[in-house]
Amino acid sequence: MLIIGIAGGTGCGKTTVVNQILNEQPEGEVGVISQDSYYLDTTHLSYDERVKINFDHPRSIDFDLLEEHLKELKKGNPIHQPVYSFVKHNRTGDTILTHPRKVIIVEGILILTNPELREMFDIKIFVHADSDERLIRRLKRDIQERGRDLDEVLARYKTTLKPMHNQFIEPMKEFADIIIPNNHYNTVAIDIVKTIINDKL
Ligand code: UZR
Ligand code: MG
Repeated sequence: MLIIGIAGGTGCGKTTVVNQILNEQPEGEVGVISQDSYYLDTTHLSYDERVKINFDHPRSIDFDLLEEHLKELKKGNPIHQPVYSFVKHNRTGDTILTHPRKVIIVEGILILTNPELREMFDIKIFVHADSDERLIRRLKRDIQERGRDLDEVLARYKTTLKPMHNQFIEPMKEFADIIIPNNHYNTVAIDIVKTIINDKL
């Protein structure tokens, strides 16, 4: 099994890159696991307490479970991937039965911050977009898809997203094998990653 880690700041276009890589791949050969599914279980907290969690800090992620799941998949065993709700800021209690694939892509802002996880990735990719591009995308997404308003998103960007990005995410470029410049959609970089995957399939 080939494991590819794809990191990069919020709004850098990770999801788009992943979808472009998956495009035209043979059915069932490549799977995707999102870091979002592995936010820590917060059932013991009230909603008001959950909203205050710093979701851009590595300690908000259940890296132990993610690592365990990747190990199981590597052994050829299926896993029960937790389902996360951005509305409740918690796991829903449902899981998705996920089977091993020839290629597994793990994507998320913080996935390169954990040393054990880094060890498990055969290829580490960092998607770069300038911070103003990322802020624009984040604003659009949070307002259109997550029911937030302008002031709320900007306040969170300034107090949390930006400092956490500078402290934990940007320095992870050092560990990347490939850095994809993604201010504009980058077809050449996608083709290179696809070639590596096709080689494995
Ligand atoms: P991407 N996030 C939420 O908004 N709510 C949650 O319950 C959990 C996470 C956000 C998180 C982070 N920060 O910036 C973003 N906040 O999801 C990462 N606030 O997702 O890589 O798609 O931008
Ligand atoms: Mg995303």
